[in-house]
Amino acid sequence: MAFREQDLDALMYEYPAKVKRNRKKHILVRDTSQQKQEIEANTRTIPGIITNRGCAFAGCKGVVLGPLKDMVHIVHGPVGCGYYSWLTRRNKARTDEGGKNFIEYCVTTDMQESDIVFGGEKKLAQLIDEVVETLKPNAISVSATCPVGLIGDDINAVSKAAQQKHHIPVLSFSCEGYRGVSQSAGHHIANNGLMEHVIGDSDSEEAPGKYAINMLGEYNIGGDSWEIERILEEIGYTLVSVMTGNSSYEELREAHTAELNLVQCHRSINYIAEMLEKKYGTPWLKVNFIGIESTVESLRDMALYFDDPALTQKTEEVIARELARVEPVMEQYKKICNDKTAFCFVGGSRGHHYQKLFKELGIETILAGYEFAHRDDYEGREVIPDIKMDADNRNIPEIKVEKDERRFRLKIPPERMEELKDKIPLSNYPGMIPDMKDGHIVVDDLNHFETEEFIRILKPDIFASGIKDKYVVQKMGIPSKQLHSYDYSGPYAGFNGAIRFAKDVADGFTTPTWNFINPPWQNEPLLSGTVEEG
Ligand code: CFN
Ligand code: HCA
Repeated sequence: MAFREQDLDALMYEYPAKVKRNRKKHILVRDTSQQKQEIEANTRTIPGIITNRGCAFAGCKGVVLGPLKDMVHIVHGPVGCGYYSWLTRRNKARTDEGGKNFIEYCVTTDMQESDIVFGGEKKLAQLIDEVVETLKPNAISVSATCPVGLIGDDINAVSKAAQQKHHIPVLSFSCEGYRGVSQSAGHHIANNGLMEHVIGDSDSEEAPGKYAINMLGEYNIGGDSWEIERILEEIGYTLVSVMTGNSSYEELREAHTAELNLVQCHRSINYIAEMLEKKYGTPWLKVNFIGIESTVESLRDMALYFDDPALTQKTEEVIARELARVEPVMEQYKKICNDKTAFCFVGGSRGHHYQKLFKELGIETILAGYEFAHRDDYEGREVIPDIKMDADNRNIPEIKVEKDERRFRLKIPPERMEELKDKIPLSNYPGMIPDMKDGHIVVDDLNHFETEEFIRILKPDIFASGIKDKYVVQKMGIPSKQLHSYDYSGPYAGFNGAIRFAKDVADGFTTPTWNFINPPWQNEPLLSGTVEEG
């Protein structure tokens, strides 16, 4: 059915007027006749509404710091905060030869009532001593939780003292859950700390190899970055660091030596790419390794950036070989998936990235959104070129140009910089809204009430989201695909990932489970009671 702006009022029948007014600003029906459609985002969730969002602690400790495997990440707070951020995100990490890997540990001060009353600083200092003695990590992080912020424990002072005592970096992060409006605040806190204390904290000036790159905003969920690495290394790139997936404190220190930064998740890390560009002159390129077409486009953009015939040739060879291998396999799954519809609602960038992969299978995304993205993730981002060379001339003068409606950066000879700089409209990331079709819906911070209502009206064939709503949706008889944890499958990135995703989605459609589901409302009334006369 065609959904119209007016239908939103009917959908929100349960909301008080004030809530309705607020929520309507977070939902739009795509209308391509409008040049620009705006959406409200990155604002506080209305209290009482069941949101899928996480908190600043989740964004800092869970998302950005957690994957640094040679560090021990201490949760200063109640045991629950440690426990629920323990391995749930599936950011995989292998132990390097002779390297350290503490990814499977859950280390917390386990604050008790008495610690809340008398303060937990001593307990934290003692825990750091124990960690250094027993685990000997390369560095330690200390993340604050809500109660720690409320009672005012000074984690910075404790960490500083411990660093002096033990002579290893002890980094503290004031990422109390209540800071900001979502996990996005935590990304900033963690990234800023890594920028200040880790990246560039080495004497290396030279990159460790040719075509040296960092992957920013790739977290190796379900092994994604291993699949991307497989492709990039075969082409001839040298991966200096992945920030942060299967990564280490030691690798990240060298990140400043890369020639180019790739940005996979634009939400969690775009500002770090810009900070790195400013500080070290390293240009950055938006990539997307989710979906076959997007992977091919990203590889070609990278080759164009380096502009070296040998690299371009190798890129095309790898693309041709991989396509010949994966396309026939995808064909068999397309037969099952074709003409189906999806809702695609994930945290900050996957709500958009996965639409392309769905499309390759013939699945149309009719509703999409992000839990906590900012307006530019929806509407696109305009960036003014900074054409200055840095002092030691290390960066390549470059400017961003449009080609085939995609926008990216290209090396431009310095003598042509002046001539080109004013001509080019810039956007490093076009945003989700322009990619949606007429009548399709974009929802920011979708909640459980709206989920059920939209499903009732639009009846998608598959619902892509997270653990918090998965089972409610499946009980409605609709297959659900977790795009955070990949339902314990993966990788879903790159060429092999696309095949695995296609298989998992096709299996979801064809499983006989659906024949056995008998939702309660099918045979029983939803409300029951007695009516008294009189
Ligand atoms: S791995 Fe990333 S891709 S980092 Fe971010 S915005 Fe979360 S943990 Mo869940 S799956 Fe999700 Fe993105 Fe970037 Fe993951 S869409 S919500 S904070 N996210
Ligand atoms: C988080 C992490 C999360 C949660 C996933 C989910 C993840 O927000 O703290 O809700 O299913 O990817 O693990 O986004």
